[in-house]
Amino acid sequence: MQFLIINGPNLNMLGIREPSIYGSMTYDDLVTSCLGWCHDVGVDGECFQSNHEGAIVDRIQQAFFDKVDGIVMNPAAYTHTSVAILDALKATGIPTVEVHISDVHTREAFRHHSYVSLAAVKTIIGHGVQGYQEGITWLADYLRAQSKA
Ligand code: CA2
Repeated sequence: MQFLIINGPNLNMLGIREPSIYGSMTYDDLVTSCLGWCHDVGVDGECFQSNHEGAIVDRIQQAFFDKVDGIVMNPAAYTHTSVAILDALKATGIPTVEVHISDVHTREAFRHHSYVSLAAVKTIIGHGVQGYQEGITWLADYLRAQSKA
């Protein structure tokens, strides 16, 4: 199985700023960890980060043509604004787990709504970077159960 891990705008700043909200792990460390967590559950992983909405839409579409089995995605600020990313997920139909490092529900009201949740098979909120590991593991189990059904 092939998984794509997508991170949205400003997540390349992980570990550099705001460690009290997002922790001290750098983006490069997160990539290494995610690839390791994919390996642990027997899937091939690839990571992609962009600060640009259209680039993320393009990458989701490319994942469809590349026959990617699952997406684990932290859309960052686009979570709360992007109908285009929601539509891309719906158009491709790739099972997607949404991950947020912080607990968005205890933060500003504008972070409480997620467009991406409308297409996600699961949402993991507020578990720090461990949320990516949970998402990868959950998605591998989910897709294996689906393929047996
Ligand atoms: O909690 C999350 O994972 C978020 O998706 C992070 C987004 C935020 O807009 C969402 O509401 C919740 C922001 C990502 C910004 O990442 C930074 C990392 C380090 C320093 C500054 C920003």
